[in-house]
Amino acid sequence: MATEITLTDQFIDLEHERGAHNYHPLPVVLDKGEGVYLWDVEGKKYFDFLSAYSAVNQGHCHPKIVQALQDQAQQLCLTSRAFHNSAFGPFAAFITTYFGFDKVLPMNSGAEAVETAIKIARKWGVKKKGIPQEQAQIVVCHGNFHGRTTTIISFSDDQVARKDFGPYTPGFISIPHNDIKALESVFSTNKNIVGFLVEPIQGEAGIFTPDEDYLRNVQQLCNDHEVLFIADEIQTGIARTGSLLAVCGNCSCESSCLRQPDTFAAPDILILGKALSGGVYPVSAVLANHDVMDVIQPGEHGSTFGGNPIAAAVATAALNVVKDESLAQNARKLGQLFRNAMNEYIKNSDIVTLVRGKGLLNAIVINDSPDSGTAWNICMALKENGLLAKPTHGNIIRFAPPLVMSEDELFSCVDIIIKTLSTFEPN
Ligand code: IF1
Repeated sequence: MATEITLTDQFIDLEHERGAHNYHPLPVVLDKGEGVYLWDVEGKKYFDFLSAYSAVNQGHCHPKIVQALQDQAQQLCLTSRAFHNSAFGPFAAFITTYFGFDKVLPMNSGAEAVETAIKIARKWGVKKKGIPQEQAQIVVCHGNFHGRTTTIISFSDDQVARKDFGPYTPGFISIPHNDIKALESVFSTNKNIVGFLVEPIQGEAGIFTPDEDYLRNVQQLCNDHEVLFIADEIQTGIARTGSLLAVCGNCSCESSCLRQPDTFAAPDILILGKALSGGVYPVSAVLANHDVMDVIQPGEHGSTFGGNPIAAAVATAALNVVKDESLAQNARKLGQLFRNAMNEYIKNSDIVTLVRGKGLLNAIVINDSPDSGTAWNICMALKENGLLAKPTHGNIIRFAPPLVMSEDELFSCVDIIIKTLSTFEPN
């Protein structure tokens, strides 16, 4: 008897045959999204617990963001920056006010924005700090993830991400994350350091939140040593961790207190991407003040699509949604409820050892060897039970739902997660 070939199989086969094999997705083919929900091609409905790696903080197909896209697309899509367009200026004014910086340099992907920050820091080192040509060093952290370009993988310590892609870009020094002593020591022994590039919470490494005072100490130390503090908030920013930015520390307002010295660890360069567009369109941005941004002159950097009218309209709408719907506060409240519920479960669990994270960027650690397939198998079972999440290195499952989730929906998700985990308990 011939086995039935499902629609799902057909799409997966096509992708496998004709698409490069640079991913290993869960075997689900998604076809529609709305708010916290996704539907596959068979019509099965799921809770999204990944949010496209925190790009969809505002929920899938947010009507206000989609409307902004449609309106702008009917008027003007792309001019390049060879000419001015009527959308970029107002967007630049809006986003710089929103985040409390003088200037913005718009790009498209996260990796491009990180590359941009690296170039700005190097040139700032030459022009403002008097560092000799080609001697600038940037300090980064072990376990970092900042993207996939050849320069960025040059300072990754993930062998899968970097092996066989050399030669590598020099000029980076790697130290442990959340280690202020290591930072101090590298600053005092090397005179050519221009920047410290850091994820406020390490994502790919497995959601590692540093000590409460780490980022403020980083800011202080960078200040003392005339080094640029470069925060990669591509994943942690835009309300994900329960504040507008992870560098806001314990403040959960959606913007008004930015740069109040008692809470904010002010970066010299802020890198944003992902949820800057609510996942509707690729938009990234680098923000800095005059003294830093003004080192970049015409012809020295750019992008055909960077700052295009659609990106400007979409990002403005996406940032307005964050404020209008108090997403930072919701992320903070739901994150606490989620970790409380998981901690209750973990008390009597053998399969989960801990839950960690901040706001709605969380992870659970599975009690099995890092190279066992248990986290993957749990994600497969979660999928069967109507919830989509993805395992990451070392038997860790990342939990990051859209921030527009309600409390009732969160508890439904907790029920699914606990019910699923229970079937993996030994005995
Ligand atoms: C993939 C992780 C998330 C990022 C930070 C820059 C970028 C990212 C802090 C680059 C991108 C993604 C990309 C995604 C996997 C992923 C990821 F698992 F690797 F760590 F989100 F959790 N800085 N993160 O997290 O941004 O160029 O992709 O727009 O498939 O590589 P991008």
